[in-house]
Amino acid sequence: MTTLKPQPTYEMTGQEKRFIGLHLVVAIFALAVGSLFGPLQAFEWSGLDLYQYLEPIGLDDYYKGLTAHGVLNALVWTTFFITGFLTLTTIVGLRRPLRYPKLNQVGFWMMVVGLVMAAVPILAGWASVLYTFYPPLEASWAFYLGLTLVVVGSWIEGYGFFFTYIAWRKENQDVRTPFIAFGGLITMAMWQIATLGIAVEILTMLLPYSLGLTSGTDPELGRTFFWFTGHPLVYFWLLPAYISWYGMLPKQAGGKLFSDSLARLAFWLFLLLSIPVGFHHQFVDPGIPSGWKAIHAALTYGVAFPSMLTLFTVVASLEYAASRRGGKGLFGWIRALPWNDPSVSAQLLAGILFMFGGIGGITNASYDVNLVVHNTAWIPGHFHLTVATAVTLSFMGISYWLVPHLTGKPLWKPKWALVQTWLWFVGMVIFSNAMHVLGLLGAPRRTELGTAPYVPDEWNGHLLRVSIGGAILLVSVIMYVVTMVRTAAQKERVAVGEEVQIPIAESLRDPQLTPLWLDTWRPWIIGTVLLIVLAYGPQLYDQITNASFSSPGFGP
Ligand code: HAS
Ligand code: CU
Repeated sequence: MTTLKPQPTYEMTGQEKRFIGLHLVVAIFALAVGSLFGPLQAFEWSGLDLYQYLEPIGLDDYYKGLTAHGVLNALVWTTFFITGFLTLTTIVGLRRPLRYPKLNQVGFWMMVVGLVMAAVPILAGWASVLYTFYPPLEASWAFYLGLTLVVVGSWIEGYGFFFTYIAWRKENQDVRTPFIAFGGLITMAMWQIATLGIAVEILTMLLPYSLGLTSGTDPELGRTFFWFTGHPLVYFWLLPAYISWYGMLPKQAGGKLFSDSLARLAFWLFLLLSIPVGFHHQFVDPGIPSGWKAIHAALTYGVAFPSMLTLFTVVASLEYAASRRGGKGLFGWIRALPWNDPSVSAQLLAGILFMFGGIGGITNASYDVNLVVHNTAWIPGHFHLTVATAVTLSFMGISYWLVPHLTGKPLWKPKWALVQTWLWFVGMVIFSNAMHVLGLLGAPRRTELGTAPYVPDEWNGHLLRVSIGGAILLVSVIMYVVTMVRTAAQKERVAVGEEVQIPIAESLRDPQLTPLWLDTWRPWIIGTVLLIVLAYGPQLYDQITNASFSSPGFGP
């Protein structure tokens, strides 16, 4: 067994920093625009209809706004941030440049072209189909093609990471893959398999039908293909945040990763279990036999397990860090964490809210409880704790060191950034709690409740809390965007030798002692494919052979 000597860190070139920075520019721009539409809906729910004032610029439609919000925030902000961040974890983790930098540039620009192509029809009102674009809702072909380019571009960036890894592996036969690179590679591998669902859906169903080549579509089959991708999509968002929680946050907190083995095991389990669970979004779809729903429900409990491992390992790493800082007591150690670092506070607050998001997720996964919460406000309540907090607030926290690192400039007003993270936390507690309660009271999601005649008095207080939470979140996101822009735009540079470093946590035990099976791809890939074939194969065969492309398309 070779034990690794401390390795020199990898200094990124200016070109590499600019390339990663470009990803962040697009990501943050998408977040900024998309986030303006969120509060419009939150305000509408308590009767404050701002859409009417947007009529002159053609943004007066609820579903157009909801589509822009979902696509820009949930799909674009995340995908661009993730591909940029994983470029960093790959090259810095493996301590070598990208094997084919041009390939990654092609992938990136393809994503940009796809984004523009999808954004135009959304803003023009030709694609008000929400971020799930369920058929038979119909959008312009340009929307579907644009999304396809974004996905294919992200694949190409992923290939770039795999080629880099292969080159590294050739020169480092017996070395455990450095954790941050390892996590990024698994995330990308999972993504390549997961996105086959929407690739098939768009290419064989939605594009032909939006081009008028088929007269109708098959909603059930479309939804099945969509959720084949749609569920693992949530882990494509989450895993980069986990890379930071496991592999970076402990260093920022002054400690080490508690268990390298457990961290790797969690990532493999995500590869194995992220995909064969999509029917938990289709519990009420009549075309799927209940036995298959039960199988996917059981596997969903399985995929919650690696998050529980994560809870344990990350909290143990933080407790270790806090004890080194003098923290004591069952909970007293929590106060010893560096809460005044906005990057740390963002991620801690994200983790705290994710505990509740996770509990809600496990609730959703129960076949019969799901009947109560499905299609209600509970669901957006759930995903604002997960993608909009665990993920988004963590990404904000990451960018509080990443943007200074890339630009060589100090973070503009760190105190203000700290306030921003707390405002997100407080706004989200108010917003998502109200959404969960409204859901239990029966309030539907994806609906203009401000003008609905059937809203009982009982809902009013909660609808108001949705608006108040939304307003606080709007202030917070504006503060975030301003901080990022001012950080990058300022003239001031940090002194030589004082540059913000990339936080990479060591693990408590030498990673070379981690068992080899936790750094071996083949069995995990085979297991993943087998499980997908077992959990999806018979149903896909049945639905494809019985497909009927007979539902005509329509807009909301
Ligand atoms: Fe979900 C619906 C089940 C996690 C996102 N989910 C959605 C939708 C979205 C979404 C967007 O089974 C709506 C889709 C739509 O538009 O229709 N979800 C789950 C389950 C989990 C889960 C079982 N979801 C996520 C994550 C998401 C996400 C993560 C985004 C990133 N979800 C469902 C189901 C539905 C659903 C059904 C369909 C509902 C319906 O009817 O439509 C699990 O993965 C959750 C496991 C999580 C945990 C928590 C572990 C806690 C940790 C915190 C560590 C703490 C730290 C801080 C670091 C067990 C790891 C420490 C700090 C200190 C100070 C100490
Ligand atoms: Cu899901």
